[in-house]
Amino acid sequence: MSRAPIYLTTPIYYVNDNPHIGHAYTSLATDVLARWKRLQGHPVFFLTGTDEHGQKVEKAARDAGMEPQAFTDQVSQSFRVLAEKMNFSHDDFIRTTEKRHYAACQALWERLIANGEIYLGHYEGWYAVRDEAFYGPDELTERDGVKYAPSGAPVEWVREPSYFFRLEKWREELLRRYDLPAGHPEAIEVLPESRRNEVKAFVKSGLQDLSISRTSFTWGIPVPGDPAHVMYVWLDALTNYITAAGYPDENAEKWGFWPADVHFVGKDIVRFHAIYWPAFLMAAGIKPAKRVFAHGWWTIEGQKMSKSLGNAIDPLALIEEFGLDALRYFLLREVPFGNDGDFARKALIGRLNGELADGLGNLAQRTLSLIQRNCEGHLPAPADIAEADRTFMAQLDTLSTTVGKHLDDQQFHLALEAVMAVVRDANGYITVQAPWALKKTDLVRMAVVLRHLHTAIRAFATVLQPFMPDGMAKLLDQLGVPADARGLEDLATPLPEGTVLPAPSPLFMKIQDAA
Ligand code: ME8
Repeated sequence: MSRAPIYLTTPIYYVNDNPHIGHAYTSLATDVLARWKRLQGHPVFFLTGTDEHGQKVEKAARDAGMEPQAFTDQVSQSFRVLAEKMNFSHDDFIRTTEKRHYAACQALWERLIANGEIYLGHYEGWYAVRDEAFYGPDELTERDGVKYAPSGAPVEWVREPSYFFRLEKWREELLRRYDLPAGHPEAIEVLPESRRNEVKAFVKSGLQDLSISRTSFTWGIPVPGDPAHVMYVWLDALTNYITAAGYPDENAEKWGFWPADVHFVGKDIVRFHAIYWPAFLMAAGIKPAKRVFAHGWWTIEGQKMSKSLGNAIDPLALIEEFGLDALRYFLLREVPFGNDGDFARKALIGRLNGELADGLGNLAQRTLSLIQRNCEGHLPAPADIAEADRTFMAQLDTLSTTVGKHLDDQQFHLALEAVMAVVRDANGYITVQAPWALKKTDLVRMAVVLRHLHTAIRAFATVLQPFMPDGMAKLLDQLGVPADARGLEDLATPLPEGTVLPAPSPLFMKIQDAA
C-alpha cells in the first residue's frame, strides 16, 4: 500500500543570531514527526534552513564588520552544525541566498503581478526592524518618547515608494478556510485552538494591504523589472517552502509534496504563516499549506531568554553535559506542545534520572541481564499470555496507535506520557513477577515472563526511535532486533526463539546534580 507523501517544515532561522535552545526546539518537534511518518512508511520531505536577507541581517553583518554574504555563510553554517549535533533528519537545508530561491521568488512575484494582486504605491508607517514587520498605530505603546510594537521591538517611521499586496481582498476567504473542518481540502488549520482564535480575531478586525517591497536598503531579492526595490523579507522567506518543493517547476518530482502538511513555527510568527502566507499562495493560484502549528516559548530558569541578559542556552553545551537523547526527550516531555515552558536544569535532571535511567533504562537492564544470565543470552520462545500477564500485555497492542494519534495532533508530550505509563506498568510487572526468584521455582514461567518483558521493551524502543534515535538504536541492538525489523509494522512479527542477545550495557547514566 503506498502511503501519502508528507511535507514538514521548520521556520528558516535568521542568521543575525547564533542558534539557541528555542531554534533547536522547533526543529526537534519537526524531526520527531518526520521520523515517525517514515517509520509508518510514508515518503517524507523535511525541510529546514536559514533566512538570510533583510535589514536586520544586513545590520548584524555590518556590526560584525563583514559583508552580508560572508556573514550569512558563516552563521548559516552554525545552524547546519546544530542540526547535525541534534541528529535532525532533514532532507534539505535551504538558504534564501541560493539561486533556486531567487528564481522561485521572482516567479511568484511575476505570477502575483499577472494576477493583478500587486500594485505600486507609497508606504508610510511604523516598521520594526527586529521583527521585520509593519504595525498599525493602534498596536503601539510609547515609553520615553520611543514607540514599541506588541513584541517589545522599537518601531521607526518609514516613508518610501513600495509595492503592495492586495491582502484585504483575501479576508473573507481566509476566515472561511479557518472554519472548515480538519482534513477538508481547502481547510487552513491553525493550532492550537487558542492561536486559531487569535488569528481569526486579528483577521476579523480588518486587514490592510501589505507593503511587500523596500527601497531603503539592498540586501534582498530584487523586484523583477524594478531593481530599485528589494522584496519584503517575509515574502522572500515564506517562499522558501515552495522553492524547496521545486517551484516554479510544478512538474518537479518534489512538487508532489506540496501543499505542506505542517508548518511548525513559534507563536511569534503565526501571523505571517497563517495570514500572509496562505493569502500570497491563494493569490498566485497555489494551494496553501494544510496546517500551521505554533508552539510556545521557553524561558530560562524563569527568565525571558535574551541577548542582553546573555542567558540564551547553547544546545551543544547541554548535549555535552546530559547527552543528546536526554535533551531531546526532555524538551518534548516537559511542556505540552503549544504552551510556554520553563527550562530548568533541575527539571531536566529529574526526567533523565526518573524516567529514562530508573524507568526505561533500569527495566531494560534488569530484563536483559536476566536473559543473559539465566537463559545463556538466548531469547526465550514466544509464549501464550496467561491471566496474570493480560492487563500488562494488552496495552502493547494499542501503544503505537495511541502514540501515532497524539503525534498526528502534534501532542508530543501525550505521546511520551502514553509510552511512559506502560513503562511504569512494566516495572510493576517485573517487580510482582520477580523472574529472578522464578529461577529457583519455575523455569518455564521465568522464560515466559522474560519473553513478555522483551516484547514490551521492543515495543517501547521501536515507538521511541523518533524521540531518541541514538539510544533506541542501541537498545534495539541489545534486544537483538535486526536493522530491517525496526518499523512499526514489524512489531506484529515476533523475533524467533533463540535469537542471540549481546551482553547489555546501561543506556542512561544518572546525574548527581551539584547545583
Ligand atoms: O522568525 N522558545 O526567525 P528566528 C521557543 N526568520 N522557540 C523559540 C524561542 C524561544 N525562546 N526563540 C526562538 C524568524 N524560537 C524568521 C522565520 S520562516 C519563513 C521565517 C524559535 O531566527 C521559534 O520557532 O527569529 C520561532 O518561531 C523561531 O525560533 C524564530 O526564529
